[in-house]
Amino acid sequence: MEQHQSIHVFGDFDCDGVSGTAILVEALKSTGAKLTYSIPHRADDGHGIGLEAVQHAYQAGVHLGLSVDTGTTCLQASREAKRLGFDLIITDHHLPGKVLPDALALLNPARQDCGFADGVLCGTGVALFLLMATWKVLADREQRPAYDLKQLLDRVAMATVADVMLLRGVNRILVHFGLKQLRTSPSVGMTALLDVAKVNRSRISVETIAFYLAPRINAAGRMAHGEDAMALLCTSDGQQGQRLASVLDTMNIERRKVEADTYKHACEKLNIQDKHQPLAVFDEAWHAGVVGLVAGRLARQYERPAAVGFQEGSGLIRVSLRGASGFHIGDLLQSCAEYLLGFGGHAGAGGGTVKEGAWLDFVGHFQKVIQEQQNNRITPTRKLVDGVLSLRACHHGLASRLQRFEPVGQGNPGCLWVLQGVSIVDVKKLKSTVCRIQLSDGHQYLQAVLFRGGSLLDDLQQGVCVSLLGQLKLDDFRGGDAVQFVIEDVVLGDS
Ligand SMILES: [Mn+2]
Repeated sequence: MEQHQSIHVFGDFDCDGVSGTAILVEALKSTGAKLTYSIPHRADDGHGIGLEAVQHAYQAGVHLGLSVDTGTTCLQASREAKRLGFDLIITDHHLPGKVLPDALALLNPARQDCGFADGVLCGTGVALFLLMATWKVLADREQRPAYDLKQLLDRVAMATVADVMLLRGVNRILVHFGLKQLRTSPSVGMTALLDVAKVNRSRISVETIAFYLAPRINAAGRMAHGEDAMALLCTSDGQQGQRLASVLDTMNIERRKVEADTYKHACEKLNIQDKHQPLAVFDEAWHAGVVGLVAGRLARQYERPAAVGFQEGSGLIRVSLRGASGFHIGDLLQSCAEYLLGFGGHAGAGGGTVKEGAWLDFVGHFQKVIQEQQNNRITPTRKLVDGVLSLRACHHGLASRLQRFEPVGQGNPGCLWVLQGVSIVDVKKLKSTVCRIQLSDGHQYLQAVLFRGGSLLDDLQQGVCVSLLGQLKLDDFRGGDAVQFVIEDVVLGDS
């Protein structure tokens, strides 16, 4: 920055990757730095710092590159950068392989020799810490930029939740303040995104990000190009923000439809009734942007790993894998290496390209490894509920004490309570998937709410006696001392 060198940011197309690119570009630009960036295309380029992207940047006269959410395993690109005399600063959070890239710097809390106190950051979180360190160096030289990095926290929180990072330690702090910013003073792009998703500002939570914001950002990389999402996340123009947000919204509607159709088609192609059937399937017509989502749905539904692929024009099959508790996708791919041209992954997810003509061998081996993992699997003991509450105990004092555990989510689950044998006094449907329910035990009354109800809606009829599983929350929407029970599951009767 002191030498006024141009900087090229190498991003990624998922929510963490585009958010990280956006915060680097927005903050560094504010200091007058000359910046360009590139986001790879999911199907054409895939993840990682592309060799061509390095060459393009170099030919354009840029000699310094900064990656975000990617780069740790990009050995080829780092070699090329070195050869050209292009300085590469890698910021990432993915697990390193046996060999580290030869770069000017590799900033990654997953490095074994990394001294960072808390290894839970997502890629955007790592980028934020690089910016904070840069701001500190500049402050020490009495050149602290006027730009306040706190403005970036709405996007840092979104990326952290979208990447399903543990909400512990530093992440919990980042998400707490990021949610606060989303409620009170979101950036121009996030404001447009909240508006298009019709989010109630007073109710912004981890779920808002997971179900409303991140899917719309991810839709760009899935259905078209991540650049549309990137442009939204660092715009300062309200009208452009609205236009881009509605483009993403349309893409997300399309994504939902394509995903649902593909899931249905995948279930038809698999002999799903057969309990031992491998959950591995591909089709020429399937879309690169949804195969991972479909694999995730299959894995959740049948509680074992699933592989869903599409056939490229060249005849090669690209598969996305998703895991289930007790299985390890990274290890699974490693054991299937002889049938794959390239692959990568971690415990929960991964992907690779199957060698020509090797699909059946791959599936056979895939199934064998799953069997082995299943036999050796240590099923994690999961506490189902934290306790049983009477309606009298569901008061403001308890709900506000529970609120101190927020933000809750991955690695920091909210307290789950049981309300035993309560009657449903009243049911009001608010939207197609939301309903508000009045509960009573004959003495006390309590408001409950059911989001994304699905089949549970059928069980919740007026006059019925039920036992409910859910969380006790303050109802900021109604204000004052109001509390509500957020229903997660229903058992008919009082047992
Ligand atoms: Mn990431």
